[in-house]
Amino acid sequence: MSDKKVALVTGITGQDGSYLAEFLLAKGYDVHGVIRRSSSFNTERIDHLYRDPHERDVRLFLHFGDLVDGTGMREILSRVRPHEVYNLGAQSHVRVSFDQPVYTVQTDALGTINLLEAIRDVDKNIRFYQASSSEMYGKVVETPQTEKTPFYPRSPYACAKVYSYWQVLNYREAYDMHASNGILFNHESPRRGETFVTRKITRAAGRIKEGLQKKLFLGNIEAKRDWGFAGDYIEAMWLMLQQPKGDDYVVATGETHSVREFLDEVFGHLGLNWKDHVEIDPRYFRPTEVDLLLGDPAKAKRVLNWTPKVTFKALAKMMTEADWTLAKNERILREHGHK
Ligand code: NAP
Ligand code: F7E
Repeated sequence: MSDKKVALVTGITGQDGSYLAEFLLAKGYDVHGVIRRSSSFNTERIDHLYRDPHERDVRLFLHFGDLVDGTGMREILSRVRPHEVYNLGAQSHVRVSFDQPVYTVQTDALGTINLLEAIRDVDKNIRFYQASSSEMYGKVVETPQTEKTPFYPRSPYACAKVYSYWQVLNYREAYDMHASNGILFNHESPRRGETFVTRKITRAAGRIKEGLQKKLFLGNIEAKRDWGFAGDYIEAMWLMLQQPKGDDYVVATGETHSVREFLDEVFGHLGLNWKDHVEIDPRYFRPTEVDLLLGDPAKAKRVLNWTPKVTFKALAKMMTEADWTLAKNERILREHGHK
């Protein structure tokens, strides 16, 4: 039998899924991803993985599926027979979860149990990673937040993630499964979805710099987050599944910054003053807000030997530069008569 490692990734078309797929392929894994059928292309973040510059055999395979369809997920699992499953698929937008609470719970809570049940049925030796979230700490009861800090979720999204967290722990204890929760604090990149605050800011700043827009409408800019780089965080996911046993880990930088500070970094880098462009729009406030998150990654450092490499300033610069380039290209296209 081949000793080649096989991984199945839900949410492979998302920010983290794309970095994780890259990382696992570079480690020699066969990578299988679950994608949703869409009327428009939704594989933009992973398309480059098919175009290996050295024309090596790229072992990336995509399967149509949806976490809410338990039968379909079980069928994919039986066919692929992975050694490791990374459950990154989710309706991941906190604000949207207030508009679509039931759908969010179906995907982010019931989707997880669908997958855990399928694993228990197909092969309970499959190692499982669950994308848990710092949002579970919500209205924080202590700072910094550790693996022992109690949860106080503040959104349908966070409630669904708390449900999944406990199911993972329960499957680990009840069925002796290798199942881990990565409690990841906010992590960003040039591939971040454009409606999350960091990317919304870098995208708008680049366009403002290039004269393509004038204003940026934001909600609560006093909120503080522990922001890291997605490319660093996916390595922690993999490290969790290489341990002798499943466990739960906080993955964070150990620094917190406000949205306001992020604005300073981004607009400052472009030689602009954000106060000339930003307007506060109550539409972007949430019914219940998470004011401050700050993670303590000591356990991940000690057990996984994991440390974040990209600083807050470097992250802001990386995202600003990438979005400035996008904006320059957009301006050039416009000047040549393209939309
Ligand atoms: P993302 O960019 O929003 O990607 C979410 C992925 O889930 C996409 O591939 C999406 O597919 C897929 N998906 C959505 N609903 C699905 C369903 N019903 N069935 C199957 N797949 C579905 O999120 P991300 O930032 O990469 O985050 C990855 C995971 O980590 C998520 O579970 C998120 O909740 C969690 N998390 C994120 C952070 C963070 O700061 N980024 C922190 C903690 C935890 P489409 O492309 O078709 O929409
Ligand atoms: O908001 C404030 C907003 O949407 C950050 C997800 O990946 O990380 C993410 O959730 C803060 C909040 O991320 C706007 O009120 C102000 O306080 O970028 P965000 P999030 O809600 O922290 C966690 C760890 C996850 O697990 C989630 O999946 O910024 N904010 N003005 C705004 N936020 C947005 N989106 N848009 C604004 O205009």
